[in-house]
Amino acid sequence: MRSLESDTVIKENIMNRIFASSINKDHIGQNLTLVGWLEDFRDMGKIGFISARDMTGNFQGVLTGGLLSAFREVPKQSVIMIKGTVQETRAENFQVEVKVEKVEVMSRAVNPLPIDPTGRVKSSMDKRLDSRALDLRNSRISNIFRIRSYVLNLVRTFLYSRMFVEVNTPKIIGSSTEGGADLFGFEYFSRKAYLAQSPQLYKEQLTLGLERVFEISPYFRAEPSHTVRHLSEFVSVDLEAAFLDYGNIMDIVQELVLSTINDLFVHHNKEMTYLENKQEIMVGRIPRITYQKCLEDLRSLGEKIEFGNDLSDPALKKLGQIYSSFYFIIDWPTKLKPFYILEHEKKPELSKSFDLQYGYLEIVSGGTRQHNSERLRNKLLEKGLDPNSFSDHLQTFEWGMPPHSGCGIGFDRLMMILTNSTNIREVVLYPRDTERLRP
Ligand code: AMO
Repeated sequence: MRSLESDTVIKENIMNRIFASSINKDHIGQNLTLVGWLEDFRDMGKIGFISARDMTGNFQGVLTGGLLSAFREVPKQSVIMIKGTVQETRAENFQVEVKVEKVEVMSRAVNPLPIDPTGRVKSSMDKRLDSRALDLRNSRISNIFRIRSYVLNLVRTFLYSRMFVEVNTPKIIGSSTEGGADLFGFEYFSRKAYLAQSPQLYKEQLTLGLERVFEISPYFRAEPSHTVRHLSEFVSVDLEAAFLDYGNIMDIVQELVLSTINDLFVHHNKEMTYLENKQEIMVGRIPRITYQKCLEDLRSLGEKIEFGNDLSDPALKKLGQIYSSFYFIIDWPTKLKPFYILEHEKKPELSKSFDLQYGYLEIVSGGTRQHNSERLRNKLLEKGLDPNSFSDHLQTFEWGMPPHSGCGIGFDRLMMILTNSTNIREVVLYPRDTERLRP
């Protein structure tokens, strides 16, 4: 039997390959080269049909004679290159097919594979994540990550257009940024160090010199949560801007979210049908509901929450019945928010804060910040935190700290909404949670 593994064809043709989505009836009669992963092989005896996929889609090749018998033992998902003449086809899914004159197996796949990347045989999420690189050969899955990459680009472009500067702050830090206990600690040259929970303190300090900054980065939280919306490592888009208040930041978030959705409708409309006709896209404004109003709404639904208590998961699920799409919850009780959030002057029990929700899911959290060093020091004490651990941060407030506001957008959660995914692990390539550390 002839071997399908020689490198002569590669040398000749690989640079001239044509993509699956580019071949059409105009190419009939031309001799072309295609590469891809073998998905299907239909053996009809004297003639065989192969379907293979490259990053743009599938193509069909027709094999006869010696090539056909040599091809019979090639495992699915092997990398193949075919060279041949483009001809008319009777297949419904293809405009044309290639009458194969040369085939080469560039890389052989094992048989059986751990999962079926075509998705015909269903696998559990855990099995798929164990073989994530292979999972991406399913176009439904790889599309999620294409959209994710596309949205990252949109977010950057949007923020540049609003005069924000992209920054990179340290992820190895000497003390807590959020004040919480959910820090991953480790030994750092005989000292204790931590993985950053957020860029909160740095982004605030940077408004001194740059006015408007943003950062897109992974952050780390040692929360032992077992939910479909928490990971130990997640990506956040953080903004911070001098001379803006939390209302202005909500305007920016609203425009960012709505313009992203509208852009996706134009450029990825096949994938976006589930979001179509949502009210916020029609009216172009995301409602802003006070925490107080949420308590009243919940009371009318039979859920009694005392002022000052957080909105529990069941309560947020109930609110999600009233506000099924995006909505802001604003003016949270001061005691529920971190030390850096500013309170209302006339009603200090309420803070200048907001969360952006989608149904029950919190996507963004932000607010106007304290910018007076004395008040910030007192807030730290009130929250039971030691101002000495924040001395580097506090001293910057003596150097002309402007009034400022900002927010953190949970990018993975935003991607859950934009791709209609119910589990955050669907939109993160290699998720990290309490159980998963590999691959
Ligand atoms: P917060 O802690 O609310 O605020 O985080 C901001 C947003 O990040 C997302 N998020 C997470 N996503 C996945 N897994 C997690 N474990 C996780 N934790 C948070 C959420 C959340 O709304 N410094 C402030 C932001 C600010 O005020 O600028 C902060 O970190 O979508």
